[in-house]
Amino acid sequence: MKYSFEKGFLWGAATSATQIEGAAFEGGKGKNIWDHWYEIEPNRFYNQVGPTKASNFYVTYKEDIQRMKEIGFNSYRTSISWSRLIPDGNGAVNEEAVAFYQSLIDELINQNIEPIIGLYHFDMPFAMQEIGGWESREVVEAYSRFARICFELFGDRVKKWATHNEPIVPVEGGYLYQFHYPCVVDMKRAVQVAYNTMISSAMAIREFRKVKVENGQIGIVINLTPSYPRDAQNQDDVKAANIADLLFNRSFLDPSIKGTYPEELISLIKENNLLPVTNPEDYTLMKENTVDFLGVNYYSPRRIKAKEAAVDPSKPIMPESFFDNYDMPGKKMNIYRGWEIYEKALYDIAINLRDNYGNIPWYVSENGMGVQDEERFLDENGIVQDDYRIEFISEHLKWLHKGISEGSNCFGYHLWTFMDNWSWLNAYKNRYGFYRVDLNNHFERTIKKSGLWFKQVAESNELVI
Ligand code: BGP
Repeated sequence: MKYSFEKGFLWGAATSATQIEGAAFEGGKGKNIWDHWYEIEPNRFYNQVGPTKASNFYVTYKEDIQRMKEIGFNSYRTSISWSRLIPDGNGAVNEEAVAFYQSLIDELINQNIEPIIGLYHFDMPFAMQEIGGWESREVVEAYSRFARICFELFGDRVKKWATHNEPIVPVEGGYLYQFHYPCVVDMKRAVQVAYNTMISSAMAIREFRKVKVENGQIGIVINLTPSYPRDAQNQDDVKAANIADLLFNRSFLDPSIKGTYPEELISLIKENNLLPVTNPEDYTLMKENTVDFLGVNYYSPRRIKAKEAAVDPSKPIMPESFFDNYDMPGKKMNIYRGWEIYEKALYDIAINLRDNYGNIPWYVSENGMGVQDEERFLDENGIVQDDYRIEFISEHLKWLHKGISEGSNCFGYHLWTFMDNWSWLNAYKNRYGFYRVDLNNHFERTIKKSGLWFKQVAESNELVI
């Protein structure tokens, strides 16, 4: 079978500054929350590997862009590190960082690779965290200034921007499930952080339009976890799945695209005394500053059932106070990472965006398969034989193709990720790249079988299986 994609379809991969650059204390960069957390609690990080050991892109970006070209990329997403550009988050701009990002962007453009630039990918400057991080309006204002500076500096060449990457993740990690700094468990604070993040996104969009980036488009990257009820005929399961959808997906999708929160979500938050502090002008700000396009990161769905046991009122309220996760028998698994694989969800997302979100232009900004101990798949020539990744991408592309053929407005597919990279607390535990990175040999890059395969797809705009 042959699946063709339209001319100009974006093919590439996503990365983020903190995960690939390294040089965490070089080039005038300020400290961010990851540098700080690693300093005080290195044992939390897998094999005690911290952000100083990200994939050395700060040094090798030119060769890496060459590698992207070699495997057919016509686009590539990374982020600008806020603490590299503005070391204390809200003060002077670091000229070395400006020179680095200018050169990186120029190099991409010279190779005909369209840069898609994200502004926030989990890396709060530490000075900003000290005054409250996303809980603080002062930080929201500082982020908006950072955004404006980026548009002014790079908007002449970067035409696609994203305000945030996966805004739910710092909420979950930092305020609910303890895998990001500040690592607290407090749903009320979590709701405030989620809300302020959306306000900051709207403010960045307002700045973007003020700066008038010629032919520019601004979007947001949201990780969607479609929520499927255990039993679609059981009203309690359906209700529970709807709550999970409201909390994890629609809290970001709706304000970003429609400029308002779903009424059902507002009621749920109100009934549970979780309402955030707001400003009177927020409503208009959000309403007037919605995104031009959406990036969708998709890895796994959620399987949900109605709560089976009564909620213990002495325990702190959590999202799971409203539903139970359901371990569906027979689900397909990525056994190397422990995540469910459900390719059809990408089609469901495509149709949902077509029908419920004004058929907004969107692209798959991340999709990928993490593999622990991937060295076990090295062949005698030192090439990772990652047929499982080729199959993973193919199956997702098939469903995406179906969504597009039914009218969904999808303009690209990016893998997570270009080369194996440092992934927060998981460090290098799960490998995702088209290129292998050898930590024991000066970050040497070697193409994997999937990289060679992807080149064919990207260059021909066709998936053949
Ligand atoms: C995504 C994030 C990435 C990356 C990826 C892999 O959600 O956007 O930044 O971390 O997940 O995660 P892990 O290495 O934990 O499997």
